[in-house]
Amino acid sequence: MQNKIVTLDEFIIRTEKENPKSTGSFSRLLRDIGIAAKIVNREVNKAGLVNILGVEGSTNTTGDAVQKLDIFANEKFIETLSYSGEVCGIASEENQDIIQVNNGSAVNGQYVVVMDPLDGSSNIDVNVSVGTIFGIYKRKSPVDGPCEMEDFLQKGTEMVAAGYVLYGTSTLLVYAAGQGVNGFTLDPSIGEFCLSHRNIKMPAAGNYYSVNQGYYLKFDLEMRRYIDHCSDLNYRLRYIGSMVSDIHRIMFQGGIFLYPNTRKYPKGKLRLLYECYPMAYIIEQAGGSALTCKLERIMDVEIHSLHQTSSIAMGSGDMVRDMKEFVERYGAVIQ
Ligand code: P6P
Repeated sequence: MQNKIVTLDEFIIRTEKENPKSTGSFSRLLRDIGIAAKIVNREVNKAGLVNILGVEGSTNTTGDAVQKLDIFANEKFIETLSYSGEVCGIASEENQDIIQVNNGSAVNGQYVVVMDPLDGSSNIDVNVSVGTIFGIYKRKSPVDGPCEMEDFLQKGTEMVAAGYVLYGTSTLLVYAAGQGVNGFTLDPSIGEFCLSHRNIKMPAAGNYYSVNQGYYLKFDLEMRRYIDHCSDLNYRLRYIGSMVSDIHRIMFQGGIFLYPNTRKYPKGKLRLLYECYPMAYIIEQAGGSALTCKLERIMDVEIHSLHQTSSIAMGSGDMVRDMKEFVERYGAVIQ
């Protein structure tokens, strides 16, 4: 007998029922993220057809050229989350400041969402997978007022859920909310995300490493030595330049993803709040680990600004530990 299809909505409702204290608010928020993902997916799949390719002309907070699909994805997630009634504010890679969400009722949403609406967007024009990254926090500011910066400048350990959407050969939504990681594949014939990867556990080791080898000479000595070590072990280099895709592979095949600090990005390139924290949350929930290249646990890194960056080394636990031993042996680790 064919296994019963479990849709994302059903899964979320079942999970909610298992939590007696649940009010349903978090469930509604997760389902709204699924809706936004389906809307964005529809446009990502058409990108080459409806002339929404091409650089919008503006640049985002880190100087990346902004693609029209970036703007579309950002607008759709903001629009959907704003209508959800569960969110009081949003922080996005595409917006310099926090976005206030006031649904008109006296008591505003109790959550804030941080997101990179379309990560890896430079790959859009060449039909390479791109992704959405999101994280969810409970607000800290009074519920009857507007959201505040303090609602967003919370460490990764305060995150209540995180996930990503991978718009690739198929479209997957992967998320964790404290009880493990589950993946849902979009079935276009019914327009539903269906449970396809239950309780994902990352291999403890693998033979892939993922780093932009082009920056090798710009990495600190200890990173270069570790990358040489990966090469000595005949690990295979896989680097797509789309963080969600590179991490997704590691979730299933094992490996380590590195974006070390360089001269151009002395504090690292990837954004702590809406790229590193959410992906580290998922990696840890799947049994892996995530450190900065100075060996601090990503989830514990203090955050002081929305678009703060960090170096990162994340993936299979045994491989991150191996990298740690290299840095301790060769690097001047800042205590
Ligand atoms: P580089 C995409 O622009 C991104 O933010 C991540 O998705 C990706 O891992 C990284 O930057 C790629 O950066 O410098 O290797 O092109």
